[in-house]
Amino acid sequence: MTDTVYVLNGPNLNLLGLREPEIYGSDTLDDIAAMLEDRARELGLAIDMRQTNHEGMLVDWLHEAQAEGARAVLLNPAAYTHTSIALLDAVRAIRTPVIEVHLSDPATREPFRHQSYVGMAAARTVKGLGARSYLVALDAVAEL
Ligand code: CA2
Repeated sequence: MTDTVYVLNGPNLNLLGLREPEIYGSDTLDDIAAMLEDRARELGLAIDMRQTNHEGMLVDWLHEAQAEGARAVLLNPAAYTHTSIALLDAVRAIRTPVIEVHLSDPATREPFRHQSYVGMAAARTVKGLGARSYLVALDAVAEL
């Protein structure tokens, strides 16, 4: 096993910080990556941060995390959280622990966000803390 934690981000999160700051905060994904890298250094971990707008790419990266011996995956599947059985299956298919991360708390938003397929297989879920959700999830990797 390596010390690398994959941080995988789904559709539209490349626009973070540019729109809807009242829901998602004003940090960009690059800001979050910088915060995670600082915290990872303190924890003796390394971060591999990625974003894609494509569901299958997230599936491929989950498989890669296992093949490369990643320590864990922090996964914000964005809207695929609520639709993707392919991601649920991928999280179940790998032994690498996956922590589901959300900036907002989907359970307090529209009803269509209340279901999380990824959450059915994730080791833990951290949500509703804005950018800090990612930091709390990274700290949780040490407890897995
Ligand atoms: O709260 C989260 O982290 C979400 O995963 C964000 C997703 C949403 O579909 C989930 O229900 C909860 C949406 C990400 C879209 O990101 C945007 C970034 C900038 C402007 C608009 C959306």
